Amino acid sequence: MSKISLIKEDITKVHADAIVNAANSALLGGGGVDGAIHRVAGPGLPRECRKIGGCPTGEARITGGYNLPAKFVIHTVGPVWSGRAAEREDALLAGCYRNSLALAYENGVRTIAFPSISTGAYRFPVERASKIAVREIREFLDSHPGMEKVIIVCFGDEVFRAYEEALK
Ligand code: AR6
Repeated sequence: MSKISLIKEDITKVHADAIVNAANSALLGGGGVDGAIHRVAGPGLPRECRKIGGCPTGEARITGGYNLPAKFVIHTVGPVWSGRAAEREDALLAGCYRNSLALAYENGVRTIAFPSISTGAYRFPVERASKIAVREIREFLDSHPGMEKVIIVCFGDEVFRAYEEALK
């Protein structure tokens, strides 16, 4: 059975050891999935994020999950798509998946849920992003047999279809 599953859901409802947040480099909350995670987690989350003091694009930071069903939140900062430096933007997005998975694994996470990083407010083309996400997740799973489950959480049919295609 595949360790990757694809679901249509609100990520704040997902029961996994960790959920990933598509944050911005200030780590102080925002709209989209970031706003939803902060709303459900409650005030402890921004307090912990403030202490971290930000995160560069492509990297990841870990906090508690507070009122979320997940024990941890992995905050990663996706690239803003411009298309003028596509290869660099691809590499930064790949880094988000790789670094989030590695940080989670080091902290004992064995089940983790990702949103479609950078494909909302940051405008990364979802078809392109889904291929990068699936490639990085598969590579990590191949090299870390201890990781049990990676859930890709899609908000909306277009995003779901893109990931379905990328998983074929
Ligand atoms: N559960 C799962 N996926 C969601 C949810 C949710 N509750 N809400 C939105 N999505 P975006 P980005 C999907 O814009 O492009 C924030 O303001 C959404 O439909 O959340 O990385 C941050 O603070 C889309 O498919 O993240 C940053 O400033 C995907 O999540 C900026 O937006 C990502 O959309 C980050 O932009």
